Amino acid sequence: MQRWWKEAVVYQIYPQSFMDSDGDGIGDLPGVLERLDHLVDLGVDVVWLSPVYQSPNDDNGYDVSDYRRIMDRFGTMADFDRLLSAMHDRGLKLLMDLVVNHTSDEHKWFEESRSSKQSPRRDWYIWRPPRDGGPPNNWSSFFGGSAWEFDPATGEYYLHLFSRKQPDLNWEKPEVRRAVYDMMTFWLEKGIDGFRMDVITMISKDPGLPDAEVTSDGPWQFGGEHFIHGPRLNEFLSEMNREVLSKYDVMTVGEAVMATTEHAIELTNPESGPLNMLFQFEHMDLERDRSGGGGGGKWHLHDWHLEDFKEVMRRWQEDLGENGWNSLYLSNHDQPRAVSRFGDDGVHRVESAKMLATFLHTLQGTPYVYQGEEIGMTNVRFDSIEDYRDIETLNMFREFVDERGMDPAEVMAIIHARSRDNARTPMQWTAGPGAGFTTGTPWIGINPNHVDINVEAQRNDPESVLAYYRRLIRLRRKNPILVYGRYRALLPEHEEIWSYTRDYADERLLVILNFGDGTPVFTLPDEVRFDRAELLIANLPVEADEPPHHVRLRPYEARVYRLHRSD
Ligand code: TEU
Repeated sequence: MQRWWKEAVVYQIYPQSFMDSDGDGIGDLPGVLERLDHLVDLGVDVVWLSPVYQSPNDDNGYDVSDYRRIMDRFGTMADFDRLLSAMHDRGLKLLMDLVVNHTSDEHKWFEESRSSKQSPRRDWYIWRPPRDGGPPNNWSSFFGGSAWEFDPATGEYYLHLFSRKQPDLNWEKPEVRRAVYDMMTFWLEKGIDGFRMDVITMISKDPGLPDAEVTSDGPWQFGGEHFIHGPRLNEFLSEMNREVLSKYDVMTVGEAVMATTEHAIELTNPESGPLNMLFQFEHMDLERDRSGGGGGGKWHLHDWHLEDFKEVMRRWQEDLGENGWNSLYLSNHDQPRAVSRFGDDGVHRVESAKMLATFLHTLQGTPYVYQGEEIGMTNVRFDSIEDYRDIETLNMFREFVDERGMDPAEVMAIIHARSRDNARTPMQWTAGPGAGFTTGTPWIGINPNHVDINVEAQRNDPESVLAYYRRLIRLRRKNPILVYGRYRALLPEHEEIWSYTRDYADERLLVILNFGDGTPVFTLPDEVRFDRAELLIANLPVEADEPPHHVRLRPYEARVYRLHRSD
């Protein structure tokens, strides 16, 4: 089924780090407005704006204290309205971030809820009395420590899956759902074009709130089995769809930590799925310990393996096929930079960024480009923990150094590879001071490599990463096979080469990607027959008439062919 949101390319803006218009060192909405031409030039269709609502910024806006107000540091509602209409004038659509698993503890709903056990809003959040003088169960927070915070005013604990300033809403309560739907309607009536839904698969908790299975040392355990894809999730989202989304022609993408393809089919199938697509995490979790030693998790440094990556993506491509829809992403504001993680941010930075871009735009699904990815921005290596801003990173450093006694240098090495702040340093517009992002002091340090890696240097350079993204996005627009074509893996066992075909009606494409710095030979499997191969795009110079039967690939080489048959 053809849909505009399948054909779109989405660009994610993390407003705090995109463009500062007033010199306070913090990105803002007028700044986004100033830079819309960059997005038009790139050719994207949709912008996903990370949260811009009023917030005390414990978690950079993912802790909302007023859903109907713009964060002061980002501007005003008038700035927002201006931005939305300027985007629409340029043919860009806008996705807002919907953060409704939790609010800020400074939201008035929570202030009322915590004020007394008799408050009419008491059970808008999840309160429990102490158990044996401690938290009601053993769940850990995603940001470290217990998921429960004691509130002396009423002598009970409230649940917060993220920071203690992000109390979880109680979705069991119909009034909570109504309030969320009203708020969504408020934004949709302004004319926005959809929502990216933050941790939306965590809104339905197992009502008994049972203890999590003990799987790691320490008192607090990951309780996902009791709140991810909980018992009423589909019911809540179907209600949201009926009450709100179905009344508008909008797109939705649900963030779905630990989702399986079965979950995704349930939530995104074209007949009854309440959402259009999910952000799945399997390919963000490839750096796990393959020795079976249980050393998995975000803060353990392991290499990823191409066979695992291929297998995950093959499953998502094949299983969703006709039964749902994929979102495609290699980075966002929570992840290290794609080129540093899956490519090479040293000598092969340009080729590997282009190779990864080729991959992103030639799978079935809707691609999401994260700000800075289109110029090949890299991870950052700040020397001191003082230079980091992310609550998750800061909590982790404290826990690892102070409580577990780890060597700070070792912890810094982990942070360099894994911290969310890798993605949050300011957008690199120019080589000048403040990287063209700000005339003031930026809220977080700017990557010193902005003198080489920046938009200005790449804008008119046909060999740049930016120019290549532009070409890929145009190629996708002209070729529906890139959007809709069926994925078929070739050479599934190959340890360096990732290759696949895409089929749509009687057309076929062949994609060949070298995921490493070696020079392996690509040999086309016999079953792939063609009479003429037309090169559509490549990240390195290729003899146009060289048929792709046996090709010695160069480091991080990428090629896309259209295969023609005369019969
Ligand atoms: O992140 C969801 C989430 O589960 C995070 O734990 C994510 O996996 C983590 O950041 C990786 O280290 C969303 C938002 O994208 C994130 O920025 C917020 O902090 C979080 O929800 C809470 O709203």
